[in-house]
Amino acid sequence: MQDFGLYIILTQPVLGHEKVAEACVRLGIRMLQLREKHLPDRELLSLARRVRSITRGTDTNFVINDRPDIALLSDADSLHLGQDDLPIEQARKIVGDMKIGLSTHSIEQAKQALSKNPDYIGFGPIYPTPTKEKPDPAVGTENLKKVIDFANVPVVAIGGLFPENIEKVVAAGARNAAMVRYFMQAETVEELEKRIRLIQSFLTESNH
Ligand code: 3NM
Repeated sequence: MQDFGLYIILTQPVLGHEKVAEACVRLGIRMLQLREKHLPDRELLSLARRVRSITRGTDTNFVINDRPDIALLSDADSLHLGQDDLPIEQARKIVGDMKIGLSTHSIEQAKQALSKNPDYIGFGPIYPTPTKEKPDPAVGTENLKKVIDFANVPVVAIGGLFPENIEKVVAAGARNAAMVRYFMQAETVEELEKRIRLIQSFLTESNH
């Protein structure tokens, strides 16, 4: 898999999932993940299918967090697994050759995850974040640089990222970054698009 730049995670968006998904398609976001841990299964599946229908046939890959069953049933492009989710080998029995990304929170976890041949890995939290319920300790940009140097697949920097610190993350070598709060708290479509374009500009500069 090639580097994809900005990775947007849908978690309780102020604007609603559909409006954010539509903006992602318009602005050519390559990775859009649905991460709603507290929805009843039926609601999650129905939401996943709505986001799928917005992203189908576009450049925006639709990723389901944690749930191989929902990924399969919603015809997602990719599945993302955390450290407490099903192991990748077991999830593969459900989703077949769907692309799979793995979350990692230390150098050791990153090495371990890479030995399982995921399509990409997440690495974080780079900075402290209240968005995750039980966040791991912040890993910082020094460790991020180390992981990017040995990884043979895209590494997605995540956790506590904002315009104020994205340059440091890019300077550490990051070509892909995921953010929750910065996008989910946008209150108008115009503001959301402005925020997306701003972060895209940092990440595309780094790809030259
Ligand atoms: N995963 P925000 S940190 C979903 O460390 C998630 O793997 C993390 O949210 C990890 O951009 C995180 O609001 C939350 O800080 C990121």
